[in-house]
Parts: sequence; structure tokens; C-alpha cells
Amino acid sequence: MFRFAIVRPPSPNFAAGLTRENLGPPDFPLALAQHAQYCTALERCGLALIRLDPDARHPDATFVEDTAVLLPRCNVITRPGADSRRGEIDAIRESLAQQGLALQPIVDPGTVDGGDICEAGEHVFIGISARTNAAGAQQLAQHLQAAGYGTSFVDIRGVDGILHLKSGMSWLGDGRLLLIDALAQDPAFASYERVRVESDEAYAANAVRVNDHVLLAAGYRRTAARLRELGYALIELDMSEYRKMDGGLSCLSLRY
Ligand code: CIR
Repeated sequence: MFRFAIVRPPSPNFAAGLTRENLGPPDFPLALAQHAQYCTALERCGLALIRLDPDARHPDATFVEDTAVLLPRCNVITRPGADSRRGEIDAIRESLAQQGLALQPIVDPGTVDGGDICEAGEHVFIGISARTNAAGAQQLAQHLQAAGYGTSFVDIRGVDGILHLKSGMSWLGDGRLLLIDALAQDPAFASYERVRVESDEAYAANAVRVNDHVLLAAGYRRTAARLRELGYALIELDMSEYRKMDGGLSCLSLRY
């Protein structure tokens, strides 16, 4: 069960953040409204929110997930792979320390973005990507293994269209993963029940199980129907402005 989430609304220069998408600049007032709906959804799932102030020095700072990996027995402050994002960790470290969490570091030359880390109960998948390098993945695996978690690496550098591992997959609980086709065949996931996301709905693969609900991007009819069939209570959220900046549902909060 998650009890808390750290969230941080975008700052007015949100459009200056990194993106590989060609969907045009985000509409800032709409991004704020979508963020507010996202926060309401987390509260509906029973979470108490820790709301950080927007950070104009870091236009990507709303994507708080990339700055830490928080698990019941292991908390790690990351070292984000993009230079422009490295300073985002300061405010997160301070906030987590205030909550009394003991934090382990990722150190140079390692880089890790939290979006590459997919916790699946006692096992953690660590994506190796343009942001998370082999040294960072190795350091993180050592921290996790010392805390008793199993780990495996998933190299996504050859997978088109996803920035982070979790851009293409999510843990649904109950032994189930939601996956895009390009990941579904990876042997790392062979022992899980795999729920496929069709290629024209690939963005929906970044869902988030939060206690008794699954948060899902709005507008992905077949994925929503499949998850409902499996018995999940969905909260569908419009993510259009975050998608323009290469972000998905999971990136907007750090849940613990
Ligand atoms: C970036 O490129 O770093 C941001 N514009 C998007 C980060 C999205 N984070 C995530 O998927 N965990």
C-alpha cells in the first residue's frame, strides 16, 4: 500500500524542458489543470500529498519520478541522465530527508532516471536507456540486492519510441505486467502474466497501480476495456500536455 506521494506542478517555462516528441508546445494552463486532476486522483486512492513548489530553474522538474527510487526497504536518490535535470534532486532529497527516509546515492559515473525502474513486488526491473547507464544500473542493483530485492536489467536502447523502461510497461500487481509488444517478448518477463498494449495505444502502457485503483491515460479504449475486464478500477486522466514533453502518468509522482 502506498501512503504518500510527492508531486510538483510544472513551472511556467515547462515548454523549455526536454522532449523528443513532435506534438508542439504544451499549453501551460491546461498542463496545470491536468496536474490538479492527477493530484485529486492520487488523493482518491488514499494518498497524502507532499506538494513541492514549481522549480523554474528546472523545466522538467514536474517529472519527479526520475529523481528517486522508493521501495519499502530501499530508498535511492538518483543521478538523472540528462545534465539539465541533475539539480532536480536537491529539493527531493531535502523533502525525503524531512520525512525521515534514509537515502542511498548513485554516484559518478553512474546515471539513473527513476522512470527506468519498474518495481514488481520483490523483483525490480532496471532499464538501461539513453538516461540510465550500465554503471548506474549496477549501483542501483547493488543497493536493491543488499535490501533483499531481486533485480534484472532490461536494455531498451534498441526499442523505438520509449524514453524510459516504464514508458513501455507497468506493474499491475497480482503477478501481472502491462507491456508494449516490443517488451512483451523479452525473456526477463517470461514468468509474469503479460497484458499486451496494442501498438496504436502504446502510450497507455505507462499506467500506475495505486492501491485499489489503476491510473490510466485517457483515450485508450481497448486498453481500458481489457483492464476493466481483469477487474481493475480505473481512473482515466488526460495527459495530453505531459505527453508533448515525453512524460507519462507515472513520472508525475513519487509514491511510497
Ligand atoms: C525528460 O525528457 O526528461 C522529460 N521531458 C520527461 C521525463 C519523463 N519521465 C518519465 O517518463 N519518468
